[in-house]
Amino acid sequence: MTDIYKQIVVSKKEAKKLLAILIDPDKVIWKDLELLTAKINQSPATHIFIGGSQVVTNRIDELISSLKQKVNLPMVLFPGNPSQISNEADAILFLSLISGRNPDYLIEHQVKAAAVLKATQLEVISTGYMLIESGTETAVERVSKTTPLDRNNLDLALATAQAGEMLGSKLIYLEAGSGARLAVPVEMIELIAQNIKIPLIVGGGIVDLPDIQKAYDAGADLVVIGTAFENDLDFFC
Ligand code: 1GP
Repeated sequence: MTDIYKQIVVSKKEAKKLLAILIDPDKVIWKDLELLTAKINQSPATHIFIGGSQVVTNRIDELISSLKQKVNLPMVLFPGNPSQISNEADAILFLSLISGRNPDYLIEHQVKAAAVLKATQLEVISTGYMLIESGTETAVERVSKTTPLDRNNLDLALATAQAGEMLGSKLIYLEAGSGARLAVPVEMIELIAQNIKIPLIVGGGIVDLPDIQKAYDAGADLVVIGTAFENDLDFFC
């Protein structure tokens, strides 16, 4: 088992909850990087995720190396496509969008990324990525051209997560979408957490600290916060 993944598994075993701050490289205000890193260091974050559905900047390497100078947390790529691979990071969530039926996001991008990843030092963590309907169309839905899973169809969500686990995913990521109106339902988190063995990530539309706690209580092992921290660097204070 590789290091960052091993640490996530150990944390799950010890019931130590994890928190990732998601940084969208396009939204970083470079002149405020010092403040951003200071606020990250004051937060309870255990991981930094870096990525977005569509990133246009070509400064991802520079961003990660700048962050690493100030922040001593694992830097994990959370890419929308293979152009977001950076050898400056420590690991990559190697996502397959298993809730969707678009072959590009199930396997095509992964095939394109394989040789690139082999030439890096990145720890590759296979992740079953599930987009859950969240009230309005999100960037993931638009970009991936896939239909999210019905938020009320718990059986289908569970079967999808279990299929991902059986296919060899090391993590399941329940995603409502960045800036989602509705977060992933707690009943869905509970059902899936109780019926898979691998760690469970939950993100999208989580806007306050009680919501984070609700996701943890339901069984999320790692919660991802993007928009709320982006909009308010004092979110965790
Ligand atoms: C998106 O799950 C992440 O991929 C975070 O979503 O921006 O809504 O926090 P938010």
